[in-house]
Amino acid sequence: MKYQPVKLKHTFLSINEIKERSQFFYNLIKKRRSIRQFSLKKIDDNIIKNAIKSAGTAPNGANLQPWHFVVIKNKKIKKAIKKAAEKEEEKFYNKVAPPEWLKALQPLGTDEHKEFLEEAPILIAVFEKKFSIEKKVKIKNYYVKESVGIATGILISALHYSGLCMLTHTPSPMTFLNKILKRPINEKPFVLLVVGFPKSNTKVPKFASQKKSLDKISTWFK
Ligand code: IYR
Repeated sequence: MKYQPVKLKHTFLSINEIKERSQFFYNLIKKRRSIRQFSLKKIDDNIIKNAIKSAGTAPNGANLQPWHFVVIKNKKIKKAIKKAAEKEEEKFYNKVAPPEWLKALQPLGTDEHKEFLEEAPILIAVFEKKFSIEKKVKIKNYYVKESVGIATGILISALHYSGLCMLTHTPSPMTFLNKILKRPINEKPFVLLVVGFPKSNTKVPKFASQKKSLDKISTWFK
C-alpha cells in the first residue's frame, strides 16, 4: 500500500489550558491503585467497549495493531480461569519462585489464592499477536511487546478515568488462557486485567503507593 497523506486534525489549546490539563491528568492517574478485592457490582458493556476502542488507538508497529482483547463476563469461564491460575500460582509460591522474588512480593501481601478472578464482574485477557493470519496468509507483526504494552497502558488509563478499578494480573505461565478462551496459536497472553469496583473496606499495600521521585526516574538535558 502506498503512502497517502491526509491533513492532521490537531486540537490546539492555550498554554493555560495545557497546564491545567497536565495537572488534572497527573492528579487523576496518581490515584490509581491495583486492587485485589472486588464488589459484585456490574459494569455497563459500553464502558468496556470505549476503553478497548481507546486501547486500539495506541501507537504500534507499522499500524498492524498486533493485539486482541477478550472480555469475560461468563461465570463458568471465570471459574475455569481461577482454577487454572491458582494451579500455576500454587507452584509459583511454593516451588518455582526464588526466595528473593518472594521477598520482593512480601510487602504486597499476595499469595496463591485468587478469589478476585471469580468476584470481579469483568476480566479482560490481552493477547499479543506475534503474527496475523489474513485470508490464510501469514503477516509478520513488528514491535509486538512494545505495541501491546502501550495499548494496555491506554486501556488501564481509560478504565481508571472512567472510574473503575483493576488489577494487572500475570499468572505465569498463562498459556492456559489460550485453551480456555479458544485463542489461536499466533496469540500469546500478555496480561489478564481484572476489572470492577472495590469491595467496601478494600485494603491496598501502603508500600505500593510510594512512588520514586521525578529526580530518580528522569534525567533532563537543558
Ligand atoms: N503472579 C503472582 C506473583 C506476582 C508477581 C509480581 I512481579 C507482582 O507484582 C505481583 C504478584 C501473583 O499474582 O500472585
